[in-house]
Amino acid sequence: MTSAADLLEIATRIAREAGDLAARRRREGLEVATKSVAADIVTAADKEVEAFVRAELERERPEDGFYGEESDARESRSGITWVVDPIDGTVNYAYGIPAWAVSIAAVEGSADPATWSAVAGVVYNPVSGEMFRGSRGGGAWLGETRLSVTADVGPAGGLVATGFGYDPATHAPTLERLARVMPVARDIRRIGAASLDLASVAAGRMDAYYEKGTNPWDHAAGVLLVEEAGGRVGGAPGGRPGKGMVIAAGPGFYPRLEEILEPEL
Ligand code: LIP
Repeated sequence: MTSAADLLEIATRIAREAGDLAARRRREGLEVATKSVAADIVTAADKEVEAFVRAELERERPEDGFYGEESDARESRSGITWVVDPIDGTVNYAYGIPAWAVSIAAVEGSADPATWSAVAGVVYNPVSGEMFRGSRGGGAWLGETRLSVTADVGPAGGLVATGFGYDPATHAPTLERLARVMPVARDIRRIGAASLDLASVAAGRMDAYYEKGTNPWDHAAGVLLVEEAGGRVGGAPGGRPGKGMVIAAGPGFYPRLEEILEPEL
């Protein structure tokens, strides 16, 4: 049995190499294609970087499963599955906005996000050079600094990150939800990469994050970072974070956000 620390080391090395490969490809030029709807894009680099991560993991951990954004899932024979977004924040990547990340998590249990439990995770922004790392029971870290969420928010409300799905059909309910959150928000940030939003909550740079419609690879590593930084993460009240909803915040602010978002969960 490999320790969470060992899995974290593997994730860190591969995320760094993958992120640096993506950054190099960005400098060389972009090849963009459309995915589910017009605004949902994939670059040739997304696919190449995922193939790189997959091959590296297969070499290091041939028995483990794989669940990534750009390729087919592979069943685990070891009990560990790697959940990978090669480039989270693809639109930022395509536009040259320096807020995109490689997100890699090792999860235990089945490959079903409703039941798995993350044991190690990294979110790496190659442009800033920031590598957020966390392991179950080992804390969340940025370099030598141990991360902590903000415990609570003052009368001005929380600095709240969120995201908007690509599908135009989701825009009206997204804006209605945002209107409900505004009274408890000192301001809103829409950075464009769920993994970095969650890492920011873990680092206390943001008081909270919520979003409906994200995929497991967008949030698997970031959720672990927030939990290990002392925060709360959930989906529907009492439920796990998932495509239906991800809410992440410090323990003081979390119940207020959950209550506001609850009616439609
Ligand atoms: C993105 C998320 C973001 C969300 C976008 C998209 P991608 O992931 O990180 O939070 O609002 O709709 O899902 O597509 O860049 O990997």
